Amino acid sequence: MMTLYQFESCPYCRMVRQKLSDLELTYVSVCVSRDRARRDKVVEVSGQPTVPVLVDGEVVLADENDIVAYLEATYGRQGKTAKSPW
Ligand SMILES: N[C@@H](CCC(=O)N[C@@H](CS)C(=O)NCC(=O)O)C(=O)O
Repeated sequence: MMTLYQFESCPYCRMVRQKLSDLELTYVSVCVSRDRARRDKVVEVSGQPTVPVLVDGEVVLADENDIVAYLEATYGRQGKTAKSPW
């Protein structure tokens, strides 16, 4: 099961939630603090404090554009492609 670290009012997180929804994917949402100093778990899993962070098995992504591209390449209509870096 994928895990998304995020908070509701974050526009970058919304972008990722929208893609997950469009692709009809099931995921666990971990709601984090808006205060970056209180994001110990985010730092633990990704090595940095910004969100969104997506964890999908061994894959850990900490940028919304990378996450959306990953979701599209992995779970989109094309599925995994030879061009996918993941
Ligand atoms: N991934 C984006 C940044 C994403 C971002 O800025 N997220 C905000 C939440 S909306 C965040 O975590 N900012 C750090 C903070 O809250 O201090 C980038 O590298 O430009």
